[in-house]
Amino acid sequence: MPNKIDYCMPLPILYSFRRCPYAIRARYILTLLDVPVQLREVVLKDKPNALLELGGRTTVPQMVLSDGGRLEESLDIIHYALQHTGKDSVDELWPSTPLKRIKINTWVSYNDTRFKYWLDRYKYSDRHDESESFYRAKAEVFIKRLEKRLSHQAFVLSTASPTIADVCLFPFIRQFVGVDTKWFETSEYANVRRWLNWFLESTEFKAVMTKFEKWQPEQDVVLFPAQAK
Ligand SMILES: N[C@@H](CCC(=O)N[C@@H](CS)C(=O)NCC(=O)O)C(=O)O
Repeated sequence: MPNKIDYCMPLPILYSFRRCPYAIRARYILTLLDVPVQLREVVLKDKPNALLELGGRTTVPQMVLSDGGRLEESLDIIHYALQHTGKDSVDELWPSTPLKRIKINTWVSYNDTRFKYWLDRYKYSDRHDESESFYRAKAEVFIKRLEKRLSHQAFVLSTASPTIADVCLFPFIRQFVGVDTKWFETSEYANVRRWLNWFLESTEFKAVMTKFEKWQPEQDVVLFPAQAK
């Protein structure tokens, strides 16, 4: 079935930053569901005027729709992709059962608030009052919860395939691992390692991490995911 995109309309514009975990989760879903956008790679310290002139929020990822509508949150972009794909994996990624949806939102919200708070301190402990190991222990509360969950099923809410909870979490867990990879490799978190590697080794992740030049207004349109390898 073709994607539910009207090809007469200009494609939505996605302002994105390659390493941003929120942008990674959005690009991962766009890739998985093959929903096309015009990608504009942003350098956070030098945001393009086209983004600044929109006014209001200038965080990335941010999507500007052909009717001028804006999606300013990674989760809104994910839901846009779920609604505009022709792929049939939507029900696996975002199951219709209300309880599952509540659970997905709870995991994502814990990740984006409490875990992210401690992760930022762990990443930049030199800018804060406590030691790296102090902040790591705080962040590990979430990692332990995830490990427990993944010790009896392959994904956060399912044994068979990821939901958007997994996709939303993994870019942040990747950052956690990146602070001290050696420590993580020998840590007790074998199931988190297995789960994270599943994403990192996926073809979608490789496409998501394709390097694009900083966007300039005069450059040719970059079609994503089509131009991602
Ligand atoms: N809640 C937002 C967070 C987005 C966010 O904080 N993005 C960071 C980059 S990882 C950003 O744009 N920082 C630059 C800024 O705040 O101006 C989402 O889910 O999209």
